Amino acid sequence: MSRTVARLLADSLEAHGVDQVYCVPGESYIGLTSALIERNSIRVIVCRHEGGAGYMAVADGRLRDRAGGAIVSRGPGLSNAMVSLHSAYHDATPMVMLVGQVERGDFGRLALQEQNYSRLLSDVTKQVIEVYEPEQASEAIARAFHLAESGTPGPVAVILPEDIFDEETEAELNPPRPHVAAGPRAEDLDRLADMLAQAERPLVLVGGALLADAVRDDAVFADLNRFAEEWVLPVSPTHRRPQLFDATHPNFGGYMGIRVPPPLIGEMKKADLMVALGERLTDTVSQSYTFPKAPEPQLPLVHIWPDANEVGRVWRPDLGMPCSPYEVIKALLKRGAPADAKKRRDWVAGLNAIHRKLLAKEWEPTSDGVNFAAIVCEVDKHLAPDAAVTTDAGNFGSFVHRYIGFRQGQIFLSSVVGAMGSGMPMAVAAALRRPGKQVVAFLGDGGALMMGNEIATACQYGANPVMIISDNRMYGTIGMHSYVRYPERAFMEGTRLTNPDFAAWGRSFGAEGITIKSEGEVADGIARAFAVKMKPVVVHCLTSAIQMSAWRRYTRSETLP
Ligand SMILES: Cc1ncc(C[n+]2csc(CCOP(=O)(O)OP(=O)(O)O)c2C)c(N)n1
Repeated sequence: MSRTVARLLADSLEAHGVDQVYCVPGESYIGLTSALIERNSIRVIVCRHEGGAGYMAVADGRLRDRAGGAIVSRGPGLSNAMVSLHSAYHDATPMVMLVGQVERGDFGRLALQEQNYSRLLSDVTKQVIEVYEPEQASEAIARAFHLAESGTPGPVAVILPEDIFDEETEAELNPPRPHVAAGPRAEDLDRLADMLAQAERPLVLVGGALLADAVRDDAVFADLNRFAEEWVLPVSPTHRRPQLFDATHPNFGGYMGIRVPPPLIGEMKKADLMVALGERLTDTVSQSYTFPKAPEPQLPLVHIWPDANEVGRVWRPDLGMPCSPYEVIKALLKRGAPADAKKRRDWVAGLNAIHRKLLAKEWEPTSDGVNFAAIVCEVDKHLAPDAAVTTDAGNFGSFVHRYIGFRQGQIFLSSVVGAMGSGMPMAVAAALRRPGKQVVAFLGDGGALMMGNEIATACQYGANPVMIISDNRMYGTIGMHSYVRYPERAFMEGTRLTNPDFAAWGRSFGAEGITIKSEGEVADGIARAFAVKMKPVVVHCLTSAIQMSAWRRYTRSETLP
């Protein structure tokens, strides 16, 4: 059957389960746009910035554990989208980005907006697939999805020259390749079961690969809980995956986020075994490569991650298992817990007691604006059991992790690697994917104006997130680093921001705008925000800069801008 390359590409995307793509239109792929628009099966979400479109695709990748799809134009469009590729690459999130390119006859001439994508994207993608032949267009899509979704998931770019779309081809559609997953080897399971039986003080870190398993299989959470209970294990969700374990579960062993508070990390360091169960292990999770220490961990380490290239890349584990973490849980549950697993009760209870203490909803008042703790605690009261929460990057996020006790039915989305700008677009994607369900985005005043304009996309497509903006009038995180690292010459002036009235800004797009200026206004302001229906809401919170994070304050306020 003969069809245009554009129609073959659209058919291929459809065959791979793509029902929504995020884009900023461009002349370089206009042929593809027209093929997508002529059918109703793929919703084209037109965004305001390619970074926003890319972050939405990243969120989609996480929500569905299928590669999220974005389409961007050559040169400037792709350059804008780079930040989202960077996040997807570091965060191990499946994503396929289609990129327009100049006509094939002009390759290498530095034609208008031409770039060499294989060079440009070599360190932010798993692969760049350049399509020169119409016959290979469908195969390129199949390969891109397979690579994006297998092993360590990540972004793949498919480069499509402008003149290819209208060419006719006889090529067949290349169907999706089956999802491949490896199970654990029997001898590795024996060894793991033995190590877990011996351990008196084990730590189990659960991370992104287990979350991906949970998207594919509803039974994951129940089995994880049973595993923790029967084997008497403390479970610690890792950085920006708090929803992997109920914060109120007695086996919650503490959140292994960025800079774990001293009482908790001090206790964790008494462990005699660490099992990274579907956690890739990163700079952040390992507390800057100190726990476990790289490259030689100070305690026995079992690393379970579905990619042999990753297991053993930075740390030398005692046991490496390149397989699905859920398969390991199921296999251990079948074997049954060791008879003396109860010996770990005090260890689990001790970690849990510290965790509960850290989660306490306590904070001190502040004189220069609302303590953001008060706002986050109030939001927590309104969060539905299936709410989606996103955060941008910045210190305001520490309040979210400290004060919100996440539950397993909730969704948490963010750039794990800490790229600003992600919070708003991810909220738009979550709202589009889960119409009628609660979506709350926490943003700083810095991040809000980086990618907050995607509120226009929210209004355009009927997505209704609640945006909570912490306006502390500064890039607070950087101010804190400056204050801590250079106490005598902190450059606070270099972090100061002049902001708009965010409530009025939100209203100008068609959203509801609410302002909270003092702690006394918090309960009413947040209640009003959650009562709004059929509209996005911007809650402008005038927050304290002295309270630099959920854990720290400036003591020398003269250094503040
Ligand atoms: C795209 C991007 N640019 C710069 C940074 C460095 N950075 C990390 S946090 C931060 C400040 C965030 O400020 P704001 O959103 O106001 O939140 P706050 O820290 O004040 O709570 C900056 C600039 C980053 N992580 N990502």
